[in-house]
Amino acid sequence: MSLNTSPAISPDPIATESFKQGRGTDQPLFTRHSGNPILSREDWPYPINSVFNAAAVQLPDGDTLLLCRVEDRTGLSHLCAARSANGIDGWRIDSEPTLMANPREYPEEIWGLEDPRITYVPELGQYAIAYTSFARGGPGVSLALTKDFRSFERFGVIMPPEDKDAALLPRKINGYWAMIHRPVTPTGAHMWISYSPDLRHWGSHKVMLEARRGGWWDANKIGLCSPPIETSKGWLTIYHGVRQTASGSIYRLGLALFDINQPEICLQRGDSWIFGPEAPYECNGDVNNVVFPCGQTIGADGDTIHLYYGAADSCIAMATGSIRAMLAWLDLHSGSENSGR
Ligand code: BMA
Repeated sequence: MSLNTSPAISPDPIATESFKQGRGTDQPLFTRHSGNPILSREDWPYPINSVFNAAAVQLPDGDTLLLCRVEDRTGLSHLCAARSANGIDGWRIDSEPTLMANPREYPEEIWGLEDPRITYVPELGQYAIAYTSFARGGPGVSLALTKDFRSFERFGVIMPPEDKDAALLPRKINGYWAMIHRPVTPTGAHMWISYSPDLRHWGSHKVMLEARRGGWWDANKIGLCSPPIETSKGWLTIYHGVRQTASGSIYRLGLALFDINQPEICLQRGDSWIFGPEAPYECNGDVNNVVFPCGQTIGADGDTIHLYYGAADSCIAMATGSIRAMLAWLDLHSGSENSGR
């Protein structure tokens, strides 16, 4: 029912071949919307500091729903839903927070909820929201299910701190639910995948993609962006890499492709970043030089991707790309050392 569960995409061989022969190879993979930013604090129906890092889904009625991270003027974040017929403007924003921290029942979210990712799960007939819950122990991963983004079944913390950047895959893999997430270990911040029979108990933890080392753009710290897109070639995945510089961090985006039946196996990993902070609203804000997508919708053609991203931890922007072009780009730009170790 939901258009968020994209059907397996078969790359058009002719389009792929012409792309490989040179046409478009230097073209950017994503085009920023001319109306960016599409949502900022001035749009909000109640006083806030900033709105950014939104999950996205296309609802059965065709509306695009963004579940936005909203930072209020205490500095803590909650989640608030905004709906729009075209996914660009005319947003109808919930008049009060949609999902707030409930520290009485969930003390592990006493400092708020951040950075949601939505996956529609056909087997459950529900949307799964993986989000960061923040407390004294650090950030952890929490899970909730909903049918309508008005009432929620909360599972509480499913991955203890320090962990974030999580999304559920839309169906079981070899009989188990699969969650991508980003724990922090002494060796760095890498992407992991874990499996569960019931969404509550998680195990079979495996490293999925390691941060590179040294001078790479994605050295030491990476994390999942929007939920992976299922294609006939594998799970197409946008991830962020964090470059530490003398004047702060730079958050950029890269591409990787993972095996459909064994998603911990990386088939391809791009060498360079595909999108980074360039526009003024991405370079200047509460946290400069950040692009941070948590969601996307896919057009009726099964190829056009609308990527929603937080910009400079201050506002929400949208950029348009093509799944086919991303797959073709990976064919050209994934190095022999795919693991990047
Ligand atoms: C990350 C997350 C994001 C944030 C980014 C840049 O660690 O906390 O929510 O957008 O840092 O500040």
